Amino acid sequence: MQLTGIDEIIEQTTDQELKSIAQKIKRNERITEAEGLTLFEKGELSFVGSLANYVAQNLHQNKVYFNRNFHIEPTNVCVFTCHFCSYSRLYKQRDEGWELSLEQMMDIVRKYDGQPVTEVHIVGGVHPKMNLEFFCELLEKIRAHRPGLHLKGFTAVELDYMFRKAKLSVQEGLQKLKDAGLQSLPGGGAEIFAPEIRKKICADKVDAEGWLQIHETAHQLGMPSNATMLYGHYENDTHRIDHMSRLRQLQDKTNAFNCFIPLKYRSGNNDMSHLGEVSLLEDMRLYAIARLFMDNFKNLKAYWPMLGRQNAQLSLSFGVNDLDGTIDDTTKIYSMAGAEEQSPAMSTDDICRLIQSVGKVAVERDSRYNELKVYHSEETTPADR
Ligand code: V47
Ligand code: SF4
Repeated sequence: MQLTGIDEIIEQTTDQELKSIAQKIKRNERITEAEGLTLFEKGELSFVGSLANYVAQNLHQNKVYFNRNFHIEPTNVCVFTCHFCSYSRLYKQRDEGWELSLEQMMDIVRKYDGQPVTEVHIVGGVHPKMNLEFFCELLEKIRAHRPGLHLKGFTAVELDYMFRKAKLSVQEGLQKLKDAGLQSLPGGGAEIFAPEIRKKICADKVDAEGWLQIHETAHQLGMPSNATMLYGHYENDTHRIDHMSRLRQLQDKTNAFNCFIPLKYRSGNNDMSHLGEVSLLEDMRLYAIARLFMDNFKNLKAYWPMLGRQNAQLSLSFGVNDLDGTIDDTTKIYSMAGAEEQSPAMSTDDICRLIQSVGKVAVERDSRYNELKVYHSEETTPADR
């Protein structure tokens, strides 16, 4: 009998716990939190990587998604003091930061007139003077100018502050934004849910329960969202599994998370710089374990401006099936934290080549993960050499 990849893995694994996990993966059964921890403790890169690849292949064959998007970062002025953040400036130091007016943000939107972008991602610091009304007006203006553009915006941290200031419940606040045009939420602000770690890295912003409640309410109102996890700082494997488990539970309830995005802590220019950064090997193990543990998240995204394009490309062999978007040099969060990508922008050709050169099929998606176009290699302009 010819062995398939997973049968070989099962046969060659001598550790009984790991063997039993591989058998569960083959049977398409959920792994427990304890088994997730075992993977972190004992699963070598080649083991978790092969299993993650098997799962991703079953779900997506060889397809890797990307979208055509740009970001608006309204401000980097922020009332919060997350120690990992290299990007924000306190209100009293706002002359060192930026605060865009509605018109300046509309200028960014107008820059894309006639270009085939499908999504704008709006996220920034929590400015004490930019309130719910201001952002509703922004959404309405963008929708009026370009009705087909998907409006994804505001982390649960921004939303929590906006709604508390407006004295509205989460449901009321989200409904107002939805009425103004908001269609989905990005995944930021989740960091690590465990309170003892949150206290160390971002004590003053919305807690785990608040973050999860905002996403659950958005899902109930018909707005899908993403989920992130900031890893590679003070957290240990138990905190990572706890974080992913809470997201997995909410996904069981609502099935409205579009994707899971592990975000590697980047150590440039912030209060936690002394921690340094975890290795590339650790990044790839984490992606693979996320793919195995988060069985109800169809899409696992590597955010290339944070990881760097080559590492993002490597992650495609460790369970990742989504590279976010072309972005077009419109985000500063990671360049300010020391990421290699100082002006993150990829053309559609660049992103397709990156995917195709590892033997995968590039597929442009919309913000709800409907497939818009499959790019065959012959359609992509060869890179200049
Ligand atoms: O919540 C901030 C992270 C997040 C650093 O949903 C850092 O499609 C690493 O969530 N090192 C905001 N990470 C960005 C975000 C996001 C990005 C791209 C796509 C999507 C999506 C969401 O950025 C924050 C925080 O976790 N972050 N500083 C840093 N030094
Ligand atoms: Fe503010 Fe977000 Fe930076 Fe925290 S991560 S300080 S909430 S901009």
